[in-house]
Amino acid sequence: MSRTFPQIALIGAPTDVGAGHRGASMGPEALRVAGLGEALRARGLDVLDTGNLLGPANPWQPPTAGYRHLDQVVEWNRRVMEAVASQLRFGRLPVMLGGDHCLAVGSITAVAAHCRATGRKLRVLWLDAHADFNTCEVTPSGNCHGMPVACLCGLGPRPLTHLGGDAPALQPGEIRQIGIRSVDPGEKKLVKEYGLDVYDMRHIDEVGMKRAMEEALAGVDDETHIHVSFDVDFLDPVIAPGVGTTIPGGPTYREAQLVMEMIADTGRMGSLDIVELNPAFDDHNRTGLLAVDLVESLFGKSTLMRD
Ligand code: HAR
Ligand code: MN
Ligand code: MN
Ligand code: MN
Repeated sequence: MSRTFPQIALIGAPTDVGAGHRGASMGPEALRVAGLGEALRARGLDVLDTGNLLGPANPWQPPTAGYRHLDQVVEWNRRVMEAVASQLRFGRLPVMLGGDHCLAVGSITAVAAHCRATGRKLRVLWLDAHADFNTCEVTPSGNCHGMPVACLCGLGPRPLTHLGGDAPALQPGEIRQIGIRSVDPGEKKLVKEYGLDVYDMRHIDEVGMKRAMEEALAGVDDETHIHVSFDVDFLDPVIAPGVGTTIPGGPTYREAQLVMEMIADTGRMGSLDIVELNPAFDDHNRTGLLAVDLVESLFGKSTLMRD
């Protein structure tokens, strides 16, 4: 069963203002160099590369009041939100090329507003080694890329929790986190308090990736818009060294392929982030090439038995 996709809009967001290492700002170009657009076009998809957004430079300052570069993070997220919202209005499927993961506040705020306006249910699949649920009180680093899920659920600085207007973008029940294996102590308390649905590596070890994904996708129906937020550090660092915050013990190549294929099989993916790819840590763009390979699977590439 192959699905017909709307036109795909690539949106580059070349910044690392939310990260603790420089270099994720080179992510969009590394994904292009790895052949993202060509690979999707080779699948018969219509791909529009809208180029890169512009935004403030990285001032590379220490945190103030618990946040590093908050003003710059807010400004980048405003621009991402506007770009994603405008592509959704055109009926396109936005693919935000980060950039660090703080940018998911902007993309998901736009997606959530679109779902509300069109009466769709939203399911966010957060593929990550990290829960990204820190606040300024509990963050060990002040880096905003460790905070986007909290901000989207209403926990954080008002310019981010209310980026889209009068209410936070998400209810915790709309999110499923997959691949998690690094949660800070204060963050862990908040994740429990907010009742996030976390498919951590322990659970994946115990039940296997197939069942974990069936659980994470349970309840998805024809009215559901799936947003995939793919933090490349989700992958095991043995196969994906090109990220700033590697955490051992992540999904293997086969497990990651299965995740992507099972999402593709739902036919419901309506938007995507590809974030945290950091060419400064990579080996001849091998992590970029791997990300492209996995994204092809997200868009329905499969081996001969299922096409
Ligand atoms: N939890 C750590 C912190 O908040 C590290 C966060 C790293 N986050 C990402 N994105 N790389 O998931 O500082
Ligand atoms: Mn992340
Ligand atoms: Mn991460
Ligand atoms: Mn593939």
